[in-house]
Amino acid sequence: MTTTASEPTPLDPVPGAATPAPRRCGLVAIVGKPNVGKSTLLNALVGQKISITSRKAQTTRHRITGIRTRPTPEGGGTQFVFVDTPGFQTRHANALNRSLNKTVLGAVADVDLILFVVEAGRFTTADAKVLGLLAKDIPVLLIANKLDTVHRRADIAPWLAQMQAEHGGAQQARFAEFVPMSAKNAKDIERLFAVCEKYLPEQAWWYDEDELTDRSEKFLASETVREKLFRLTGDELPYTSTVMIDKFEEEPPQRKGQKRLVRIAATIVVERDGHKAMVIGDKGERIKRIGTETRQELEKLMDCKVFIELWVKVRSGWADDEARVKSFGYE
Ligand SMILES: Nc1nc2c(ncn2[C@@H]2O[C@H](COP(=O)(O)OP(=O)(O)OP(=O)(O)O)[C@@H](O)[C@H]2O)c(=O)[nH]1
Ligand SMILES: [Mg+2]
Repeated sequence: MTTTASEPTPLDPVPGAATPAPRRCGLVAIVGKPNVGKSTLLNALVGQKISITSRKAQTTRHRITGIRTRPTPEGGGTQFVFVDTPGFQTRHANALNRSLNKTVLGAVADVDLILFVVEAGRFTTADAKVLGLLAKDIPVLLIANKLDTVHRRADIAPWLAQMQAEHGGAQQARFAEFVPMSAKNAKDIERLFAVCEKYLPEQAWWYDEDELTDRSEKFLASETVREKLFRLTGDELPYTSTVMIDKFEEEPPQRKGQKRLVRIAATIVVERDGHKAMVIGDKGERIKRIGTETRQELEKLMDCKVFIELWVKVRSGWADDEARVKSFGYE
């Protein structure tokens, strides 16, 4: 009697062939009313400043993608593709705000997960309005940000319990999870990765491991000028100003070991002559500072030498004018 080895069935493990480590990848949108810390959160998650931030509302005006890939030693891991969005405007309805809101709605449509950001301890009618816009079939996490600014931590537990009762109940579950945190705390960011990971599908990564954004250097340059403008001027100006890049030219390094040179010319567009004077400042001192701070930041971000020229132009009523808003690069 002879015995023969049976053919391996498809379910038998093939000796020596390691199964590839699983990879996950997906889109995570960051949404909320203005100024709750969405862009600060995006930058912390990406580990690099991609999106401009300021203490003023309406800082972000575009959909901005920030990528973070976290590989495992086995070759698997997760690629998070975060999408920062403008703060959703529930009050004024000029052409610019309509365009910003359109950008938000476009960005939340086809994502795997939504991080809905509010300030810890507060859930206002503006927050409720934004929440009402989100599709019901996409999981939403409540990110209760700026926890570090809550002086009486004991107050947060009852607030969270109330949020859970109102928005997390078995029948009315609006939030899949509740995450009290601070975008400025590294441990909280680490914890958030673990929370988000399971919502992303198993699939191949879309970007190279070291890619950080799908935005161009030219775009980052115009955003950086706008951030310095926001940060170095009074409260009225930001809403009515924008930045256009007129020139963005690269020169390769002259010698080995030198960095490439990027020449930038940008125009700050404002609504009134008075605003123009504000941007320029006493003896041109403010616009000079905007230029210097922009140059320093871009040199770090793009690893190059930067030469920047700034101009100021008055275009009254641009933010109310649909065609102008479009021509300045808004959706
Ligand atoms: N203390 C504290 N401040 C924070 C935190 N997150 C953001 N901020 C601050 O809140 C302000 C607004 O932050 P942004 O990230 O620009 O807010 P945003 O939601 O992107 O704002 P818009 O783009 O205008 O909608 C900035 O001054 C941030 O430094 C946080 O966790 N703790
Ligand atoms: Mg922002």
